[in-house]
Amino acid sequence: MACITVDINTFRLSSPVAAFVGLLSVAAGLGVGHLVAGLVSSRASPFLAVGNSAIDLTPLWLRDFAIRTFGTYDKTILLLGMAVVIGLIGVGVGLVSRRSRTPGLVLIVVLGTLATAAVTTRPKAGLLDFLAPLAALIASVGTFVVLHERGRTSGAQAAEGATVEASRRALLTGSAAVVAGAGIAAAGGQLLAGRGGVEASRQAVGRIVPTLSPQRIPPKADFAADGSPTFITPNRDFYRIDVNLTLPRLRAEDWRLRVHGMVARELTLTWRDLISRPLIERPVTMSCVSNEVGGHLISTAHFTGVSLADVLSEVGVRPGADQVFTTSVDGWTCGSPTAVLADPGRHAMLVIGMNGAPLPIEHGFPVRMIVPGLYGFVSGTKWITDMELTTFDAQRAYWLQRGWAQRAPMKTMSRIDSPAAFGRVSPDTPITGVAWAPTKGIKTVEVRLDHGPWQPAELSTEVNLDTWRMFRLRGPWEPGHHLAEVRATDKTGYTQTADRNGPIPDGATGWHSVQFTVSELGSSLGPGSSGVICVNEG
Ligand SMILES: Nc1nc2c(c(=O)[nH]1)N[C@H]1C(S)=C(S)[C@@H](COP(=O)(O)O)O[C@H]1N2
Ligand SMILES: [Mo]
Repeated sequence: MACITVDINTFRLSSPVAAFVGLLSVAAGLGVGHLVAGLVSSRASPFLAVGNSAIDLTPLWLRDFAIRTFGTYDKTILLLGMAVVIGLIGVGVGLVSRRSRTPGLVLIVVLGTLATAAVTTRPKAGLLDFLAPLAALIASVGTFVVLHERGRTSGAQAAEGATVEASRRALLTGSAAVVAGAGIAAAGGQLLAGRGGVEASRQAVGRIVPTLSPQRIPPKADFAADGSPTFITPNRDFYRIDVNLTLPRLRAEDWRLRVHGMVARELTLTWRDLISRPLIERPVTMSCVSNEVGGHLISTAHFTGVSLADVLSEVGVRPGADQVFTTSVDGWTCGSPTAVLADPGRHAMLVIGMNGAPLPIEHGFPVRMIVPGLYGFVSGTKWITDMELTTFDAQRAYWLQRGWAQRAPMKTMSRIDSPAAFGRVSPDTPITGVAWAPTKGIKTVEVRLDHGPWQPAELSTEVNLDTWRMFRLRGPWEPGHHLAEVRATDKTGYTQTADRNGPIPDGATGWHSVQFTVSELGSSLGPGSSGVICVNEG
């Protein structure tokens, strides 16, 4: 009987087995890291920390592209993209280790070091946070060594023509155990990170009722029946923008806001302090500076909270403190002009309620800042925990460090909502949409068709100067293709410039336009057609 001798030390793993071993080792590390992070703190998760570092290091143009292309789904896309990249790296770890496990081990240690760097450089990283990437590294190395060994034994025995059942079974059971273990660990980490009762804390807050009687929305504040947005955006539809892969979890009862810096008297506010103050409520339109011409990163809600002008007058702002520098619990920072926040007529607020409900967690529970007329990145600090009176020279906020403007008042803009771009409508479908010039107010909105004369549109009832205003222009329009353009004029007399500019660094400019087709009556009708019966809620 002829016997082939296979030296186990020169034996090479097959590519699929090697790739599989590498992939599982990396997955095991991520799963265990996520579990330990759940016990220590969710910011310590190697997977999320790498994602967060990626967000912070993302160049301006790429972030802009991501928001434009994926809108608010950019986080899901990022997480999926990371999973794919990390998976490929895992496959690489396996493939370089077909003969010897050393190259794979070196790669795993490099990955572990990068993850540790990502975790420990997060703002507010604690000493214990180090444990998660360390556990991930140990789990990865351990898995790799064990599976690599089982793969070689099984492969070498197969080459010898020996009975491979036992060793192959060892490889398979080992792999199955790793898959199950990594999955359970990751899910456990996710569950643990969710503990701490933030949702319970939010439920316990109950309805937010202002002390002073709030402004009601008058009838005919929108043309929603004709295709404009509703005047008030429901909380679930309110646009969301932040740099967070995981939401900060801050209970109302643990919340503190320290107001300090260039002040006469430092002040620390608790949740109790806040809710025992007079609560004001106002409808305010908020927008993100990344909103493109025609974009949807704009919404309006009733915001309830405490007047910031009052808080600032209590602490006694020292002369020269031109910047209010605010920090959220996760270290994100924002710089706003003191003069704006301290102006009582501006109605800047520490907000606790949104449309009558406690702030949704993704919109800043328990407390955020809102300043009418300023883009969110220079005014809308969510999960706010620190407020320092300082100067613009002394402190540079998160987005300023990344190329966006220092001061960013919202621009006078308008958007056509109906007809939809490239829509087909009946001849009598009105052209509707929305215009905004917060703090200034909208004076006129004009629409023109096919570069014809500008026609003044009908305006919805004005609610206040800080909120958007809807417009409507009634047809009928000639059958065929059309181009509709819109421009707004605010109450200072400024008319929106036609110059098209992207959002960087302080907000997009230009007229929004849509192309649409008017069908002969009787042919197929699109959305907004007169064939649809609409009920106006106003
Ligand atoms: N803590 C924190 N606050 C933040 C941000 C953030 O990334 N982190 N993003 C800001 C930006 S850019 C905008 S446009 C508004 C958006 O608020 P919203 O998500 O409630 O609409 O929040 C602001 N507040
Ligand atoms: Mo923003």
